[in-house]
Amino acid sequence: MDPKLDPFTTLLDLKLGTFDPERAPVQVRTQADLRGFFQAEPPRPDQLVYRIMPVPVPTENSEIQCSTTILEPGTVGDEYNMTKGHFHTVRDRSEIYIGLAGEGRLVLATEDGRHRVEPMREGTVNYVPGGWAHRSVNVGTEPLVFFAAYVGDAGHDYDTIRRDGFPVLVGPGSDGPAVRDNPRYRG
Ligand code: S6P
Ligand code: ZN
Repeated sequence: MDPKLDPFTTLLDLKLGTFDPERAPVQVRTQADLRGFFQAEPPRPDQLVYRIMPVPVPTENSEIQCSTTILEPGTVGDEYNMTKGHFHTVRDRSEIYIGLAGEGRLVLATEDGRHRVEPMREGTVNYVPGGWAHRSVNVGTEPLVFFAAYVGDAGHDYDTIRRDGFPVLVGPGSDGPAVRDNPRYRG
């Protein structure tokens, strides 16, 4: 075959999740960007929630996209800071997360309403099979940092999550992080 790309290398800071050199502009998500994903109305719309550092390649299933996510600690209403969460637009596309720093939970859900909550911290390898929506939640006091690699043409379906939510929510409990049913799931 005739190769489509030239090889390249970038240096990942294993604690901070930053790349040197950066391969693409950093994507910033504030509380305002998460309006409709949190249950509560965001109290500080300009407040940073997370940043995504992409290493972009063509969006084809012959390629592997990757990025890091740096998710700040904090809460909005009764929920810990979290990513929007998404299904892949091409539903069967899978993904791998590698935890680099902080403490988190990975909430996963299927279209038929099953869910799982998996741990995230330095050294965890989370496998996200096709068909499972996924959302990361920072349950600690430091940034949650992880590396993600996924099939190039996966795409991101946020609208389904904005409409339906996840079956469970993660927030502070009397004895640490608590997972509770989402009263508005598909409500
Ligand atoms: C992409 C992968 C991650 C997320 C990132 C932000 O498939 O799952 O890179 O994009 O963690 O989450 P979200 O839900 O805003 O895309
Ligand atoms: Zn994904």
